[in-house]
Amino acid sequence: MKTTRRQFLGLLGTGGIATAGLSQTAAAQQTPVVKMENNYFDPIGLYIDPGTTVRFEIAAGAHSTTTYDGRIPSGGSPFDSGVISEGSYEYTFETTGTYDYYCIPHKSLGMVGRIVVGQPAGPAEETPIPDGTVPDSEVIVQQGSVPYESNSDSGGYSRGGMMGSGMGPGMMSGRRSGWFVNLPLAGGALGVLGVVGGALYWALNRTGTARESDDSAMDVLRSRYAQGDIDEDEFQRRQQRLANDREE
Ligand SMILES: [Cu+2]
Repeated sequence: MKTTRRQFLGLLGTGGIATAGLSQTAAAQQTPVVKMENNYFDPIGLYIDPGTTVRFEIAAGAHSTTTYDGRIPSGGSPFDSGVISEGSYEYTFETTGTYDYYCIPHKSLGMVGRIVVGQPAGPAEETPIPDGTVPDSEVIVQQGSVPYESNSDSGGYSRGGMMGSGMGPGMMSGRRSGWFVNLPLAGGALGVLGVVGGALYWALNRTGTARESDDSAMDVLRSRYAQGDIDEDEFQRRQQRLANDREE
């Protein structure tokens, strides 16, 4: 988001300092929206400047947005919208650091989210989130807004985030694997299932077609005999030939 804003200011700044000043005011007044869907927050990760108000908006179902005890920066105030089924809840993030929050009814389904204010800091950075998964804070800072969908996408931001983050290899490695390593594992399991399934299908299909072709030849012969196309001798002869073909 830093980059985005700089680019944004750069574009508008051609008009002079007065324009840049106006656009800064406009940017500060922006209200990012986190949608509360069934049953996830979207975006799941959001980076904002201190003083930004975020609107948590009901998109479907009934949810809450509730900070974890001990997963907000020291000096930051916890918040809890309570469970709402329409409208929205707004909260202004004044204190720099990392805020982890959850939905009271759907915490067990992994309905959690993370907001990084200014820069990653605080107890949320020390331990993995107890429910579900959230993107690494460095990825959130880089992306500005991390859509929920990218969670299940094996390409895209996750790799870019890992490569480009410039963090030390040991830093937060536990959380990283928690968030990213699920994908190759799931892919591997699916791959094994695919191979087994494919072999089964091939085996079934193989015997299936062989039997089917024999049966259909015999069916045709029987129906021709029944219709009087061929006489008794011819029928016996051809039936014998089919039987011989099958034995070979
Ligand atoms: Cu919920």
